[in-house]
Amino acid sequence: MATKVEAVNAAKTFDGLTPKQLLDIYRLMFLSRRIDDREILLKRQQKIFFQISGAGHEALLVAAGVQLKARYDWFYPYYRDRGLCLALGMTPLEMLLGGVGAADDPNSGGRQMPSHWGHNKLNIVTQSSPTGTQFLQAIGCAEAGRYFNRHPEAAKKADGDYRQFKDVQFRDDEVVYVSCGDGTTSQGEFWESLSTAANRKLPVLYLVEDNEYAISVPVEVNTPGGNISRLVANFPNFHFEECDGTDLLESYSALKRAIAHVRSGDGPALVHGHVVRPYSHSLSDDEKLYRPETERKAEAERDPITRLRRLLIAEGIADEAAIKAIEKSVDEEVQEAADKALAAAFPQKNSITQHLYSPDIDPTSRAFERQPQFDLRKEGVMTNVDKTMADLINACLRDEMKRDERIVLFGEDVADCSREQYLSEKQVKGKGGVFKLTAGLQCDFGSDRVFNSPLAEANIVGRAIGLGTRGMKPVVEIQFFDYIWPAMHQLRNEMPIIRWRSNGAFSCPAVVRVAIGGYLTGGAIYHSQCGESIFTHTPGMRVVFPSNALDACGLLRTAIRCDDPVMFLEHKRLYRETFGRAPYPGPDFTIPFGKAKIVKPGSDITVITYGATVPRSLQAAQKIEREHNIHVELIDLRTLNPYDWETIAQSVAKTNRVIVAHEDMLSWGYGAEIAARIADELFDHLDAPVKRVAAMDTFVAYQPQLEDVILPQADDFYQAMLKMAKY
Ligand SMILES: Cc1ncc(C[n+]2csc(CCOP(=O)(O)OP(=O)(O)O)c2C)c(N)n1
Ligand SMILES: [Mg+2]
Repeated sequence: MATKVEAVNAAKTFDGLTPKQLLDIYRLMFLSRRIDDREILLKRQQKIFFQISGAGHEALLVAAGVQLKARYDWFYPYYRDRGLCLALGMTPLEMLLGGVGAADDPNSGGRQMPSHWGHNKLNIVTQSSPTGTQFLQAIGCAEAGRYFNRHPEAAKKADGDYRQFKDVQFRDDEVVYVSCGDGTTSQGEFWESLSTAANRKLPVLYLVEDNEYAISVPVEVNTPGGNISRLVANFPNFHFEECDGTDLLESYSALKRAIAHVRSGDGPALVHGHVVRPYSHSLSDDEKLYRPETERKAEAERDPITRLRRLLIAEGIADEAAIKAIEKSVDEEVQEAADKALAAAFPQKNSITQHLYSPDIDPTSRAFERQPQFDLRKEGVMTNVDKTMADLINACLRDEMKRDERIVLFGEDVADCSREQYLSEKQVKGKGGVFKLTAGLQCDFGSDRVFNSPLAEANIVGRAIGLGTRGMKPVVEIQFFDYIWPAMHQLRNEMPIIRWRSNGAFSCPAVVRVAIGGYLTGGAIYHSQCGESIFTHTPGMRVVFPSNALDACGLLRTAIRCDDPVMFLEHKRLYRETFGRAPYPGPDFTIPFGKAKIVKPGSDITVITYGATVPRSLQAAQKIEREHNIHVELIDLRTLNPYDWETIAQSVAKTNRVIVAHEDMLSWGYGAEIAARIADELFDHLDAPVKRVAAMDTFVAYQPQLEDVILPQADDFYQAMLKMAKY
């Protein structure tokens, strides 16, 4: 808006900003505040259901938003970032649609609370509620951009797998923005991400919005010494800025320098802005309970909107009337947006399960039914035909990496050798995983595609999510299931739910390979755990648990080609077992998810199991047949989510007796669900109660004699079968 006064000062600039730009910025800041105010009103009228404001953060956020490039850079904001999102082009209506939970809310289609930003067209990646999960995803996002820059051919679409549904765009100087509050810097993932950003000199811009409180907890409790800038100062390759985030010009300049550093490719930057929080933490919080009047008054003096308004007038850029005119037009815009939002349609109730899984690729479909092509000539007719599960997983990874340049592999010890010169000088052979599942892959495909992660499981999964969101296909490894827990936030609250919570706007297909299970003789508590039901209890996550080499190969290929996150559980004891070896089935062998395998047909008892209890149940079934002429039908589920209910139901209808067996602990284990559903839906077919056989409800002990008792053995299955037959 041109004013007389502005015309007078048009030539003057303020840290590079023209009077016109300053007025535009003022408008955005005021708009941000006014949307908060309107939401507060709507909440009080019970027309929206939650409110958290960006008040006090506007100068810093708009200063970032007007300097970053919309639809070009990538954004991992948090709930205070309304000003940033407005500056990037999100409209007040789009924000208020989130408040009412409307079907057309671009953030989540009414699935998430308001101010959980996400906008596909603006590269604002769906944000969640857990504080701190955004950092490592931002790292993965930055790595993806860099990878596509170095390997542009990898961005090409390809038919027949998830790639046909992923539009990939990347720029050589793109910036990945990630922000948080002062309290959130206490999360471990913040520090994990700084390490990787520094180590890999990634183009990540951190913005720490320090309002000195995390709900009621003051900054000195979260941050030793009360200042995060002091703590992070020694991370290499970073550019650091600390500024008064309520001062628009200071914020603008600090961000300008930081963005220039990141865009130049010299490494990450962290801007620490001191802001204020005039509206309590959220509408559910009353800060008067923990902040005295004096403190609140002093803070009010620093309100960024008042400060910029003062500057505009003092510099003669606008007079009171001009400011009023801007504010009036903002109020009208917000009013109009609110009216529209309140009239918007809600999501249909029958849409609830949409986007839990990919609508484009169904891994249970017949397209994944491919026969193995055993090439006996190549493998030699008699000698060494059969490969172990470890061999065929390695072979599948190699084939798929050859086929699809978007695949990258990382995890702890996954690389052959991080110090590449040892390999190139042929000083060492290379490791390739503690179980050697990835052996030779770094040598074959290079260190851009196969590399070691830090010893930090959240780092592995969080980065995989960021990479998957950008169209890469990370196939990452968790070394032992027992150590998956640091990644739990990412595995429970992020990876499986990104598609659903963004209403299909984002997805992160990725494969998490996990070495699982016991029967190791000395594996003890921390190298023997199962716990698959924790992940089958997480909607959105596919869970696969093969029992033999061929299945592992075919199911892993399906996992890689499909469009959903997959947890691929590999039993350590089965890696090199004689049981279930198979010849190499060729580079296109796939097995659909949700199709069980009848390992042994039978008519008397159904045994439903998977993983390492398949060979043990088979042994018991063969024995009982020999000794008692009892015919067990042994079903290997192969995939646990989805699972093959049809095969279960058909078998139970035939045998009328059923045992559900698994290696994990009995109580609340995977078998509980299967047993309950059989009791519920197949009761009329049953001649005996459903029986479960599983581990004792304790962790696995080191002493082998105890391990034998704790974990279910072939004889336990045999005894259960005998009892069941006699019932
Ligand atoms: C992992 C996790 N723990 C707790 C919460 C509840 N919670 C939401 S916001 C918040 C405080 C965040 O403070 P800060 O990072 O300083 O951001 P601010 O709200 O002050 O901008 C807490 C504890 C959460 N959302 N996620
Ligand atoms: Mg805070």
